[in-house]
Amino acid sequence: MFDKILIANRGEIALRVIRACREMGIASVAVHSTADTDAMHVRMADEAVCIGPPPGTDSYLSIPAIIAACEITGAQAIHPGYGFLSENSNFVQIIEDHELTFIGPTAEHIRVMGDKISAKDTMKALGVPCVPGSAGGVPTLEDAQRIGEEVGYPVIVKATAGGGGKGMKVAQTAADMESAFMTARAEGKSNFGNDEVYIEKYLTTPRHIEIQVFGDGKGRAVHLGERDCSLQRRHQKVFEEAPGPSISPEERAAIGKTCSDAVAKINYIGAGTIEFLYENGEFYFIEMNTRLQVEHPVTESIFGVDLVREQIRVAAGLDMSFIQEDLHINGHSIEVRINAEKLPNFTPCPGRITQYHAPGGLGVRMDSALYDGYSIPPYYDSLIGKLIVHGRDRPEALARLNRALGELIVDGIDTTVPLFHALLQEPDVLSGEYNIHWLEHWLETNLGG
Ligand code: MV4
Repeated sequence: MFDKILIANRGEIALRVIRACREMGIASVAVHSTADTDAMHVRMADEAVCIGPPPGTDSYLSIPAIIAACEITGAQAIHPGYGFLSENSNFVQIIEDHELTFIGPTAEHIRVMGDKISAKDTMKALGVPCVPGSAGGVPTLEDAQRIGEEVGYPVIVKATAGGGGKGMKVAQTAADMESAFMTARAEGKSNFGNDEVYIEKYLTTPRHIEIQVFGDGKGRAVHLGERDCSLQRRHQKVFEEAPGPSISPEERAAIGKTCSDAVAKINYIGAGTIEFLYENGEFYFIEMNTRLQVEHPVTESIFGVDLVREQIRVAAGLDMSFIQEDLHINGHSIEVRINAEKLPNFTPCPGRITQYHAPGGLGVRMDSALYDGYSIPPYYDSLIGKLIVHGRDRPEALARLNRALGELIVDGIDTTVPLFHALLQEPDVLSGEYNIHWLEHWLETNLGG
């Protein structure tokens, strides 16, 4: 096992990893920008190294600075958290070249899944159900028009390197294809330096269901059920839950096995998420994330496992501490993302926290790096906390969420807390009847944002 791990991240996820390290008797090293000298992850880690100025590219994304921090402190492994360098295959290769260990998948798996065409080809060959569409890339407008007719409109043109909704255009009819194809290509080129696109049938009212998988890199893998992350705004998730309110035990077992068999077959190591659109009782693969995700705590809550501990174990060459038969769902969990944003437009709202009080009690987990008097710097994303509740069933989890939101105090800035108070009054949220478009429609109707 490692003696010392460096966490190449900040905020609540850095604390999450430090906590796992401490429970395992592993020393932790924080890295930080000059804007984060007073940040909680710097205080909570055993050691801290300043790696540069505030812009991400000069610190949290600076591979030489992070490798140097490992060499200075003697850290043997790097946990990337999410975002920043967590899905950068070049970073993983450099870590290995320095005889350090990346706590996550191989450079090759990250590379394959980072390109959506190769991810889909790989998953399709492994027996994972995919959205009908083009076989690989679509080089010309004429090809796009032919595939549009074959697949049937509406279709969606996606940049293979896309992400966060960039490089994605819907063609409702053949008349829209030229503009959708050209725009998706141009956005792929300008945002990701890659103009390759592919085409899928456009699913009009799906849910976003993602399956948590975990592999040991030696051909064994498990699944930990699904999360429903359909409540999103501009491709930012705001409310996530597990199990999914629309998924039956039989569906879970079947899609779960398909996913765990697939990642076992490729000797996948560590945590991964296989994303699906779910419509009319069918799962359609869209993407795979090769990192621990923001919303991993809802899965931890219902399965009673520590996913970061497991990541560290398999990275050190140990077995996972469970097999599929050990994993059973207990109750229901919901996470809401508390952002430093002002409604109705979700305008980022950095500033000084004059008072912070975290909710507590049975079934409440608050993952946050806030403290009284902390100043949220303006340079990073606006997630300042995740409130995760667990109940014996969904109604109990919803009641607990309402109760915990009432206890939470974050004074001095605006947050997304009022949004959650309002959502908990909505019959569709209370009944779990929502899809990927529900929140945008609700915001338009209720906030006019
Ligand atoms: C789709 C789709 C409908 N049909 N693909 C959005 C981001 C990227 N991860 C995939 N996305 C979508 N792909 C097909 N074939 C609709 C979306 C989509 C979406 C997906 C998940 C959660 C929220 C979403 C909001 C808008 C569009």
